[in-house]
Amino acid sequence: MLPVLYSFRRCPYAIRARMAIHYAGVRVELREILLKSKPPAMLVASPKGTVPVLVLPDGRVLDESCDVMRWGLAIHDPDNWMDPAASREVSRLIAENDGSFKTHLDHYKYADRYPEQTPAHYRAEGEVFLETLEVRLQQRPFLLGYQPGFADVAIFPFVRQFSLVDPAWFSSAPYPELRRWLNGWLNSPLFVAVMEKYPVWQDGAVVRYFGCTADAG
Ligand SMILES: N[C@@H](CCC(=O)N[C@@H](CS)C(=O)NCC(=O)O)C(=O)O
Repeated sequence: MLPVLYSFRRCPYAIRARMAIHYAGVRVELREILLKSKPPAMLVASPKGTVPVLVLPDGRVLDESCDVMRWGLAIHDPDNWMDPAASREVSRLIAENDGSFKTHLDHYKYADRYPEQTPAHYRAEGEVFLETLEVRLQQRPFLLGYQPGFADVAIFPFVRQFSLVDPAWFSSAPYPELRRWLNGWLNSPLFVAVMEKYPVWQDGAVVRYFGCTADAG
């Protein structure tokens, strides 16, 4: 029996989880869901109702995307994405990403639902984090150094979402290194692989596998 991953293709949290699983070469059963119609089996495993959710054969459930990433990398981490020396900084960056930046991103993306301020206001709030990333990437090719790592993979799906709200603006915004970094990830075989489209899962449907080589117990 394989681990089961409930996922939603465009969700940035699910993207980071799928990237780590794919990179680790672990095979799982992928169940693509619709956020507006979550399968009861997923809600039984994780009543909070967010994706990704990973259900392991021994019954353990991981329903936080960074936990799913860590689970995959603990099995196989060929390029040392989990650098223990950087773990404090990685946690801090991801906390900022998943906290204030994600809030500003949602306000910017769904500005019509938050009419108190203009989209430009919400965008400017999000840019504080983009500026932090730009400064880092002016000094090194990836967020923590010369090699890609956990923070890059965890954060880039959110910057992708930010860039897609107004691509014309993003393409001329003062973040050239951020664009270089983002484009590198968007064009990576890993990202392309995890964005493959899966039909929405229904109970009893044909099993769809995701990931590559090794099975994980
Ligand atoms: N902290 C969670 C957040 C996951 C999350 O919020 N995912 C969104 C989709 S991008 C979700 O499932 N939202 C529930 C909904 O829209 O009903 C994680 O890191 O896995």
